Amino acid sequence: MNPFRTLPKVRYEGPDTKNDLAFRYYNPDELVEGKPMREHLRFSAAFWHCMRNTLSDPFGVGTAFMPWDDESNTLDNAIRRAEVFFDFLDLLGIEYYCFHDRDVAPEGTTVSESIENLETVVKALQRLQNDRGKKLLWGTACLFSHPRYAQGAATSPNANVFTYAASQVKNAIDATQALGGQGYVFWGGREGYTTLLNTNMKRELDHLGRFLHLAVEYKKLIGFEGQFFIEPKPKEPTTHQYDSDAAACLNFLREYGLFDDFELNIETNHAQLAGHTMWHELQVAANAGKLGSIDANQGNPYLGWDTDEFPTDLPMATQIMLTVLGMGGFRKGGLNFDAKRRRDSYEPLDLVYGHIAGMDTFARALKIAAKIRKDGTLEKMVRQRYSSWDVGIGAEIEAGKVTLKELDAYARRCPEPELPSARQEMFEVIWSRYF
Ligand code: XLS
Ligand code: NI
Ligand code: NI
Repeated sequence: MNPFRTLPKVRYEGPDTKNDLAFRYYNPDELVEGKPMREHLRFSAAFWHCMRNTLSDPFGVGTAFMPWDDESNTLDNAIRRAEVFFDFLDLLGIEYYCFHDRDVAPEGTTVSESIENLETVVKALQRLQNDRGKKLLWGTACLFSHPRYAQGAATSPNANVFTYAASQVKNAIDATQALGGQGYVFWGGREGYTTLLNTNMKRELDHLGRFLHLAVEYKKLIGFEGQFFIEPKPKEPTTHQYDSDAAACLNFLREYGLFDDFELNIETNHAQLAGHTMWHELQVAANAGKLGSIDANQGNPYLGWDTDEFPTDLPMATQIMLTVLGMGGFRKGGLNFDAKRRRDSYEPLDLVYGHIAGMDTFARALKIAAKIRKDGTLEKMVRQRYSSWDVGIGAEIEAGKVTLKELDAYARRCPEPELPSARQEMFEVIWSRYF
């Protein structure tokens, strides 16, 4: 009934092992830049993908084989699922996990019953966390599955729907606090619109701002110490999602006076849907001091939707770890595998392989990123490219010491600037040497 109990624990065996159920690169206690890998990477598994994703798609029913699940909406089933999930975390040595309220506890027939269900499951999760030494990376509320949220939650045209969403968020924050969660995520799945013909966009955005202010006030009231995150995504399920990319989120937070209370949780596949590289999105967030956490997955370049594949792209993972190391590491965030198996890989064992692939990719990426930093060649070349700003007129402009009139006078005297080559190809050759 529980396949994760019978398998031997997945351990580090080094790159030469013949065992497919072992780590070749992820060696949790190995020091990188003086810190154990586990503390750099802070791996987390997503309850929804591991335990609740049936792998259905628009053309067919679910295929996932979940022998522990009796498909009932009971608390017994919910608690059994949680137990199996913790065995799964143990098997892989994953320290953190993430959940939506509705992943872990069934929705009841009334608001109060749903809240009681969540409270009951939270007690079981508390026991499991203590017994197994696991931690909650972040919690969140599912404000997108139920038909009442079809036209948005915080941005619904219906004020009563807003109250249901507010109640869910209050109780999901309570659950996250009770479980010592490091953070709490707001992903606006249906906070957006399809056509302006029927939409008052300004009013909806004002409501979203109000909603987040209410959450911040509540966080302060109860003394919740976790970090609030916004997770950008441009589309799917809605056509135009308000939290579309890192820059749009930062602008929204600034416009609505929420900047100090949030960081961003950036997801690789969402960056791709926004037409950006993950590296771009991370850098935009880091520039603002707002890179909080990462949903580690990857998209499929041949499909146009959120395919949530396990991350195996080593150069991309290296870009991610370079940015994370560059900002001094995660504070409350981590690498959450918001990833699922393909519909045709439906056995529980496939979840294990998927996580091994992701963890080994990021462990390798971490070591390569550290090597790139230690070596310093690329960094030196970038610094050189901007060296005209370190002295003379460049330094004076950066220091705000010259006026436009003075620059006009300077340019008249200055001979035509000699612009050196950007050397992109040379950068790429050096980059490729690290792999
Ligand atoms: C969906 C999002 C979602 C959030 C949590 O695309 O990635 O899973 O991470 O609500
Ligand atoms: Ni996500
Ligand atoms: Ni996603």
